[in-house]
Amino acid sequence: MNLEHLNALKQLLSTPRKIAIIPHKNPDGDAIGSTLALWHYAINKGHNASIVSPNDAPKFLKWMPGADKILNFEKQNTQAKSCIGAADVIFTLDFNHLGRVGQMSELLEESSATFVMVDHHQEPSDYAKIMYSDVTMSSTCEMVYHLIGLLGDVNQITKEMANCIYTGIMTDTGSFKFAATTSNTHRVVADLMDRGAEGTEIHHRIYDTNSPSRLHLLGCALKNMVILEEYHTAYITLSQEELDKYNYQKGDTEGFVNYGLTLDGINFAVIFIENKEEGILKISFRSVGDFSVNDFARKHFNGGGHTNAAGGKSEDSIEDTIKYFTSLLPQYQNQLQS
Ligand SMILES: [Mn+2]
Repeated sequence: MNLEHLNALKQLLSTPRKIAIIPHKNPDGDAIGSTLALWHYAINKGHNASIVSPNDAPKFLKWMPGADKILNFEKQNTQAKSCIGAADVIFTLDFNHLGRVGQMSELLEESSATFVMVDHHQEPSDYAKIMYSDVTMSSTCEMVYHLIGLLGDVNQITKEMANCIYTGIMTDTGSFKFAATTSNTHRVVADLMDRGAEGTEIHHRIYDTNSPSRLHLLGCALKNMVILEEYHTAYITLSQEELDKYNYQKGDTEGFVNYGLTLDGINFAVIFIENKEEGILKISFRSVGDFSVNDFARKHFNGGGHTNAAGGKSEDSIEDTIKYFTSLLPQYQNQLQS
């Protein structure tokens, strides 16, 4: 974070503020972890702070300290609206385009609050007056840790905050294995453990929460996996019918896409998930090495993200989307080999 922005933030927070903290739609561990950590920090510093999420958080994140206080824009609409309307400071965490909050974006665009962006995705838009944007960071949670440090308050990181931050770093790094995991990330995590973060317990609470139907859905996904050896690519499809058959619950397909990358020689993994209600396929892209799924998703599937993890969508049928997808691969054959 550059000094000018840091000083502006220090100045901004030097008196008690009405703060709204916003994660992206369909919040993940990093979005919820970072907003909760910042929320605890803001409350402890005497600010009037609330978290407003565009929609509900998945069940496996609800144990996090403070999660029960998060306002759900879809379910607590009036409260959420007045909270955003009254805010003089709005933090947006783990996203960098207002479109990522869905229906809530209009409210944010109308707001005259000072916006603060904390985010590690590529190509930030310019809605925020104060920006902490760093694509080399493992997670927004790691950035919140550094932000609190930059504000001179690292010693005010409580056990609750440490647990929240640890969770987001752990989930966004695939348990400390993705390329963005640096020695600094580990130093942050070590410090969080010194401050009370319960690594083993968090791991258990996040990852050991399968329902039988989710494991059966995973079985279906793995059975559907298609391996294109010459393109070092593996993709999975899940139709709405299959999701229904296995009693799909929100969040159930989280992480499925990564299984493709566990295959020897596979550098590019994709999952296409049908959503009949929205009339689209949601697509997740993962890669290892230099092949940028961010570029791929931006160029062909109306999405984006990071070099090795991105999302996108298609309004065509599964069959047509797969046809289109596989027709794109030959032009990337060289890049996919490394
Ligand atoms: Mn993140």
